[in-house]
Amino acid sequence: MTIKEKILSQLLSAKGEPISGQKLADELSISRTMIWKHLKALELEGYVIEAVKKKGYILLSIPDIVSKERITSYLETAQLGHNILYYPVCDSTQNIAAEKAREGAPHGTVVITEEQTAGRGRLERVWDSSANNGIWMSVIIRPEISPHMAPQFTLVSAVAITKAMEDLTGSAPEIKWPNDLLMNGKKVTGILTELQADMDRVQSIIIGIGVNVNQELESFEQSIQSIATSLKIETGNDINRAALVAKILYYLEKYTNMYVENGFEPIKLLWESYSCTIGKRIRAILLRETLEGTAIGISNDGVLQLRLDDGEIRGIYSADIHLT
Ligand code: BTX
Repeated sequence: MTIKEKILSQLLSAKGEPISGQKLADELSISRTMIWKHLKALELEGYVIEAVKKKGYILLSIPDIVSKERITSYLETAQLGHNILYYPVCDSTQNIAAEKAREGAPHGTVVITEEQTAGRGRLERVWDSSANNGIWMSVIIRPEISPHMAPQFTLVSAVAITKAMEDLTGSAPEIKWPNDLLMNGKKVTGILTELQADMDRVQSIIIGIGVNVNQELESFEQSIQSIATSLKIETGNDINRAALVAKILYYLEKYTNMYVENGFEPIKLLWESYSCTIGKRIRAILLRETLEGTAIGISNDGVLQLRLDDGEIRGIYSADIHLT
């Protein structure tokens, strides 16, 4: 943690009680003037800090931003999120993360922004990423696995985000294979997993996560208002985005380790318990054909098993799924 992050963490844990400048200076082994400078820097970022005579500093309010300092103050991970690259606005965190990964960014690096001007989904579709109300982030992970184990990370991430939402809001979304999280049948989250690999080794997996958090319905582009929703619309509450980011990273680390160490089986069980696809009749739109049948499960490599009406079972690697 930087000095500024340490000061913020102390102010947050004081929960509205004053902390003296001298105490901060002693604990961090810096001068009171330096403490004052860091407090001014925090104020510039939108924190409201009051100086109470003879008592010290009180944190009155925190800006709703997903800055490095804010996320770090909630972080409970061993590795994920220890290198956070924050951009007030960017084209796509996925593009920046791909570049940083090629330059050698370490395992667990997070690229996060308040607003994307060219957010994208699968097959270069547009991902609506308006300012200050969602989580638009890409996480670079470098597990020691072979490339055929990489696609399952979409499902690992889906379970991690679901768990984090359930912890923080009390409501769990349903997972629609492979990469959508739905609430009341509408999309609250999309996941885009991209791979940098050699023939036999993964260099990095870039997990792009888009969560609609505090949007009102009108905040969405007209064209997606009938299919999109946010946590605020569904729960009626404003959600602390930085705390949700930290919780997602916590579960992403936990389930990544679980998958790498114990294989896909435990993740598969969790995934199935939140799935709204399994056991349902679906239409699967593939690149070259459309299939209809019943989704009967996922295999140990994350492939959706579809039983067609003539009884044939087909493995679906990538498709858009519609519940019929
Ligand atoms: P997808 O291809 O499964 O879904 C894209 C489709 O979802 C769009 O065609 C549109 O119909 C709908 N859609 C667009 N924006 C939203 C939204 N905000 N909420 C609900 N539905 C929407 C899903 O792709 C993967 C999305 C990943 C987004 C993250 S954000 C951080 C990272 N950076 C980046 O550019 N992409 C990822």
